[in-house]
Amino acid sequence: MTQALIVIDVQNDFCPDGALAVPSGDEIVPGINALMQQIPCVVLTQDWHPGDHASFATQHAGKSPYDIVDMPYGPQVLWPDHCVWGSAGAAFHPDLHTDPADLIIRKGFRREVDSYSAFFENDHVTPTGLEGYLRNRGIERLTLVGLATDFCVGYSALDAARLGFDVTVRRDLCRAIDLDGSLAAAEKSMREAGVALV
Ligand code: VGL
Ligand code: ZN
Repeated sequence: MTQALIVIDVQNDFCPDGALAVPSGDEIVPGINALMQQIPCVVLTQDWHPGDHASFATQHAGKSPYDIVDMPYGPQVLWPDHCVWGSAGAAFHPDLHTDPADLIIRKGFRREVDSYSAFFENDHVTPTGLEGYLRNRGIERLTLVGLATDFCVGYSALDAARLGFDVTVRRDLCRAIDLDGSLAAAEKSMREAGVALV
């Protein structure tokens, strides 16, 4: 079975001192680099937002980061401004090996809709194109690593399992934001969807 490694959002803004820092987010970089040597297809994702993205609390009068608002596609957590396209915060962590990547997929680039998953935007219907790429290459088995376990990794894993891929999440190569129990909830959903958490 052909396998791919999907490296989710290992970007400066999700690492210590970043705008939306995930605790110890940078610790996973050496392990991810090593794993790239063992898997024949490597895909990197990049959270990539315009400066006025609707997921930013600064775009909503009277709201603060981590408040929840209703968007046309459902509830949306508001975040500090992060991963603004072209900024240093949106760049990959400087130690992450990017040369082994066959594909870099960007997501969240439409102002009005967020995209946690590497497969679908948060409306759950607009595809990013990643599914087609993987299927075209005959890839059936995915290993997911990166940031953050309870948001972009979790939603990517759930979508991948629903699409019929065989999905493993390497918990040792992920780190979580853990907002109000979101890590436990994400792990429960992943297990129920048949994702292997190892
Ligand atoms: C992410 C929140 C907002 C992530 C991206 O990569 O998990 N989380 N944008
Ligand atoms: Zn984002």
